[in-house]
Amino acid sequence: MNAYGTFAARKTALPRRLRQSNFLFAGIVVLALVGVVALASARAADDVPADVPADVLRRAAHVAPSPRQLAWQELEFNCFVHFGINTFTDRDWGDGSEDPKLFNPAELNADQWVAACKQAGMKMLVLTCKHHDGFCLWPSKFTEHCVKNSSWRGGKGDLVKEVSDACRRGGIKFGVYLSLWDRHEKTYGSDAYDDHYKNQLRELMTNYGEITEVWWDGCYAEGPNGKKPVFDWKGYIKVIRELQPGALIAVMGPDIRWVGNESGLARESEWSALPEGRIGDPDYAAYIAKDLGNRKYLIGAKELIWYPAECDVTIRPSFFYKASEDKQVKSLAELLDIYYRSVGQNAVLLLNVPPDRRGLFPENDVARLRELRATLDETFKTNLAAGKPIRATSAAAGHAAEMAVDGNGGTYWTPADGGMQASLEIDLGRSVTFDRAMLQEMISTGQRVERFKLEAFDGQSWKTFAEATTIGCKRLMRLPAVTASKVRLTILDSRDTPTIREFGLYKSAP
Ligand code: FUL
Repeated sequence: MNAYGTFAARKTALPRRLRQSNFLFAGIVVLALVGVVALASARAADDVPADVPADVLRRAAHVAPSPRQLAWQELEFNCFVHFGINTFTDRDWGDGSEDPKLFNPAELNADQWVAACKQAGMKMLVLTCKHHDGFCLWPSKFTEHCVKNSSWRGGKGDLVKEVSDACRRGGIKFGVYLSLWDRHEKTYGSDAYDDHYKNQLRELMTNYGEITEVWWDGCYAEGPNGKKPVFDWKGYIKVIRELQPGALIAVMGPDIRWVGNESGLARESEWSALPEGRIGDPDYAAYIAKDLGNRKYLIGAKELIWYPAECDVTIRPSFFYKASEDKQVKSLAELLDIYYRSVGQNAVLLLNVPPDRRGLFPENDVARLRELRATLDETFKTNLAAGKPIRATSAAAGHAAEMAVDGNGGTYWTPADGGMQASLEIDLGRSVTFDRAMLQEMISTGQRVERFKLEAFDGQSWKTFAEATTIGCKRLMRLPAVTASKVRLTILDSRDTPTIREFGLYKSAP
C-alpha cells in the first residue's frame, strides 16, 4: 500500500520509468563517448555526469515557492489523523459495507487531540474526513454512509466541525483528506462521480473555515466496470481554488509532492525544483525516483516548478487505531530518526496519530510525542554559533556574513562575486563541543546548494567533519561529537550563488 500507486498505475509505472531511465542512460553513454575530456573534468554534485546546460541549472536555481508553499514549508511538523469507521472494525481499508451505527466514539474530545499536537510542536492537523470506505465524518448531504446515521451524538454530530473548531481554538492549521477512492459510492468509476466528489469537496471547502491542506491520496482502484477511473482533476482543483485560495493540494495535487514512501524519510538529496510534466501523471512513478531533481533529472527540462516534499508516516504499524498495536508505538529513537531525515532533509513531516475507539489520542502515543518534543527542544535550545564573530570569502551588499548566525529568518548571507563556491568561518571564541549542525538556504530565492562541507579547527589544523549534498529549507546533521574553536562552512557546488539563511551548531540532549 502506498500513497501514490493506484492499483492500476502501480503495475505499469515501474516498467515505464525503467524504460525512460534506460533511454536516459543510453543518452548519457553517447554523450560520454563524444565528450570524454569535458565530462571527465566536470564535477557533478550527485555523482552523475554534469551534462546539464548551465542555463537549465541556473533556471532550476531560481524556481521559487509560492507564498502558500513557503508558509507551508515553515510549518515543518504536522499531524495526520486517520479516524473513521475503520477505527471500529479494526481495518485499514474498509469496503463501504459497514453499518454506520458502529461509529460511536463516546468520549470524543478534539481539544485533547489538538493539545497533544501542540505539545509535540505540530502546526497543523490533517483529518481523514472520508477514507476509501466512503464513510464521511461530517453529515454530508450526498451520502447516507456518514455520521448522521451513526450512534455518535445521536446522529447529530459533525466531527469535521468539532476538529476544525478545536484547531482554530488551539491556534493550529486544519487540513482535510478526502479519498478519491470511494468503495461505498455507487457512481464511483463513472463520470457522475466527478459531480459527487465536487459536491463533497464544496461541503468541506465551505463549512469549516480556513483549510490549509487538501490531501489527495493516489491510492484508488478500478470502478465496478473494471476500468481505471478518470478523474476531473482540473475541475476539482477549480473548486478548491475558488473556495479556499490559500489551500495547498498534496500528493495528486500540484502544490505538495508525496516523498515516495510511507516511512517518513526524505532523500539524501531532496530537491524542490523539478521538471514539470514528469510529475502528477498517475502512470509515472516519478515520486519514487531516487534521483528526483538532481542534475541527471534536469536534462531536457523545459518548464520547472516548485514541488516540495512531504513525508507521511504513522506512529504505529497501521494508519487506523488497533488495540492490538498499543505496544507498538514507534520508539523515541525511531521518531527522532524520522524527524532528522524529513524535517532535516528539506521536507515537511506529516506524522499520523490515530485516535482510539473512545475518540482520544491514546496515552502511549501522547507520552511518546511529549518525549520527542522534550528531546528536540533540549537539543536545539542553544545555537553555539549564534552571534559569534564570522567572516566570509565575500558578501554581497546587505547580505553580510553575520546574517547567517543572527537568528533572523528574514536575512541571509550571500557572496558578492556571484561565485558558486564560497566559505564562512565562525570563531566560537573557545573550544566548544557539538554533535548537531543545522543549515538553511533562503528558499524564497530558490534552492541552489548541491554540495558542502564542514571543517573544524582544533587549534592546529582544519579537518573535515561532515560533507553532504542539498540543504534546501533545512538540513540537520547528526555528527560524532566534534570539539573545535573555529568552524568553516564551504559550499563546494551550487546551481547559482548560494544563500545561507541560518547556520547552527548544537549539543544533543544526553
Ligand atoms: C494510503 C492509504 O491507502 C492508507 O490507508 C493511508 O490513508 C495512507 C496515508 O495512504 O495510500
